[in-house]
Amino acid sequence: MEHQPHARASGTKRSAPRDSETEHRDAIDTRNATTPTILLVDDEQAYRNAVKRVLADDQHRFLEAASGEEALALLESNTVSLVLLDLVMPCMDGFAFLEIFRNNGNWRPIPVCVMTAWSDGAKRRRAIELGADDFIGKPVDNIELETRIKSLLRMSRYQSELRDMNAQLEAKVRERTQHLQASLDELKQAWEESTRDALTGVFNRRFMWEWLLPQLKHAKRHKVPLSCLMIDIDRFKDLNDAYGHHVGDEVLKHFSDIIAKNLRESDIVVRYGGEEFVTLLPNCNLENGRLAAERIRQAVTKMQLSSLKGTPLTCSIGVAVYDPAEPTTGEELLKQADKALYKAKNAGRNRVV
Ligand code: GH3
Ligand code: MG
Ligand code: MG
Repeated sequence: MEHQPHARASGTKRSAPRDSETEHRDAIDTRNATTPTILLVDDEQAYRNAVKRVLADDQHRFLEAASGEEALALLESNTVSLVLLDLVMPCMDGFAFLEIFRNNGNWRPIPVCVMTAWSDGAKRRRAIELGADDFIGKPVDNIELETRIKSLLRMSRYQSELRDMNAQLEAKVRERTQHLQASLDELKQAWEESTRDALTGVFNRRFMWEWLLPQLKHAKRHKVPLSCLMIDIDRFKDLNDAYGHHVGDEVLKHFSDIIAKNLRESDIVVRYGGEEFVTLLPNCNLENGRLAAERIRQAVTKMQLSSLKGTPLTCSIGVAVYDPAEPTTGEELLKQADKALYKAKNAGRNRVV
């Protein structure tokens, strides 16, 4: 054959021992990072040299391995664009190499071209089944070798360009998603803050009205009651005067916690004014509303706060109910609760009316 770089001298394979020249080694690399690296896996040094001679230009960089094991070791520590693989080798042959090689996800995109005798039809088929992409007949034809390698390297380059583009796209999507998530979190927090009282963390009046109107519609449609408790700390002004505003603030926080702990998840607590709280209890009639109010009143009397130095704390609670049989407005409901609270205060405080 005209372009044969090397015709094998005999049909039998040479095997180890190999001298130092046959040990795998990196070609001295004076080329840039984009130069494709071809991994030559063949136990015959003469074949590897022949291939290198055919492809001798500054377009390629070579790594050489005399067995499957050596090839795997080189793949671990190098970026390889193409593997040229002999099938019959001592120790780990080409088939065993392919099985391991194709099971590693990182190496999956690397094309493998098998070099085998033209007569080895069964071997070629098995190699392709194990993940080889192409084959070149031995003895090697120069033009064929050159053209196959060029086309496989082009395929390898396109694949790696695609991977890079994909990675860039993924990074962009990740970045956008993070931005969106951050904006969403900010929005959520801003909305949270706009619905809450800064000192106690319970809901504010604005939220109460947004929440109450649809609740009343629901109560009317489903014919269920809704209780409203107006809760006011007794003689809070005296407490502020005696211990200072900061102790008053501390009391307000503890006070709102106690209210919340004595209600259901579906109930809401609202800071309605300075030391005045409203709680709204869906699906709760007057009797149960009074029971809840009494529970809160008693819990407040048991509240322990070292800064109050044993000064008792009490509250008065007015209860009103939205009766779906006689629907009223939200304003009316709150007015009734306020009236009941006024009565509780007048009746001596620390009580539920
Ligand atoms: P009553 O039993 O009749 O409710 O008497 P009171 O002293 O609790 O009621 P009054 O309305 O006379 O006083 C309420 C006090 O609550 C006056 C105000 O300074 C105080 N206050 C309102 N908001 C805050 C607050 O955010 N922190 C503190 N520490 N005090 C507050
Ligand atoms: Mg008060
Ligand atoms: Mg008050």
